[in-house]
Amino acid sequence: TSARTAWWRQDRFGMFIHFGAYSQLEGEYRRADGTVCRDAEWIKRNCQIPMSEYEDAAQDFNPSSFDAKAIVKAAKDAGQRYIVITSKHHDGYAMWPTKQNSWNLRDHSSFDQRRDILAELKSAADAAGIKLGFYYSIWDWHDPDFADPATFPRYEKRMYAQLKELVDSYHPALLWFDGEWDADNPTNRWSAQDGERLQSYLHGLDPDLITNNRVGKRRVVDGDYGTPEQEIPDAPVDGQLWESCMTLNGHWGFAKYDQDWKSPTTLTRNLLDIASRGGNYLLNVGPDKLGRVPQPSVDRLREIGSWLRTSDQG
Ligand code: FUL
Repeated sequence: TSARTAWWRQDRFGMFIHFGAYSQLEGEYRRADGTVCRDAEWIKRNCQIPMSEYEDAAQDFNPSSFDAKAIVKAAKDAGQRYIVITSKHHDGYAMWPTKQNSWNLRDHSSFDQRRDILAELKSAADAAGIKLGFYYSIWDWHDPDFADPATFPRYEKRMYAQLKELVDSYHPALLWFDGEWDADNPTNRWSAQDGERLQSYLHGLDPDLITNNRVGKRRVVDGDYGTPEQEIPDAPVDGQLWESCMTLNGHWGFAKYDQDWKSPTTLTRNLLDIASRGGNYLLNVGPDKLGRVPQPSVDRLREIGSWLRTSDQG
């Protein structure tokens, strides 16, 4: 355990935010024949939406009600001490005004071009003493250079440039990588060496930056911590730090049809289970297409927080 991870080990409980162009679809895609296909942040791929249609939906994306202060307050009320938001999910859509392409919230949306939700979140988080991190998917469905091994180096160059933009513009405390696998390519071009190279590049930019193990091949030596998903492991692997990420209902991204919310009791018990086993808990919210955190999520976060405050006094 290094000094770099000291704050993270102490903070224990964070908020995950899945928000992107997919949020515009609210989890439902109506095909030309009238049938409806449901998913969330995977909807482009799992419902086989043609790219042009997906791009059209993104063009309408206008999260005008995104309220960074309200989100930070919801996290604080829950007892969460850090926030990790999707800066780019598998669909490749950047949630900040990247200069590497126009597939981003400023250049391809109906959103107020003067606004920058990552900057808003950063200043709200700083004001509240909350750490901010970014999820970033290596796997990219949109960039034409990703899929072909011959052009992958060009993609990788843009990816490095995007990560530098994120670090330089927003000074994140943590980068939460994902998509180091590629379902279309079983040979999987992202190697352990690619991960090591990326990690040392990032530490050159900011030696304090924490990364998860999906920066590499999820080995114990990759990144700073392991990332069990929707599960609570019995014991740490080889003393590795770990963080369980979990949803509040059954989806990461907003899905209007999913009202299957976990009970506050379950959520609080998960927090206790994870903390007692030495892990961190990253609990997800999926804002709707306007950027609002669903009320059932806000309510549950508040209940977890009020339970924590009561037990503190006791
Ligand atoms: C997975 C992704 O494929 C999901 O969409 C989600 O982001 C989860 C936290 O990680 O690997």
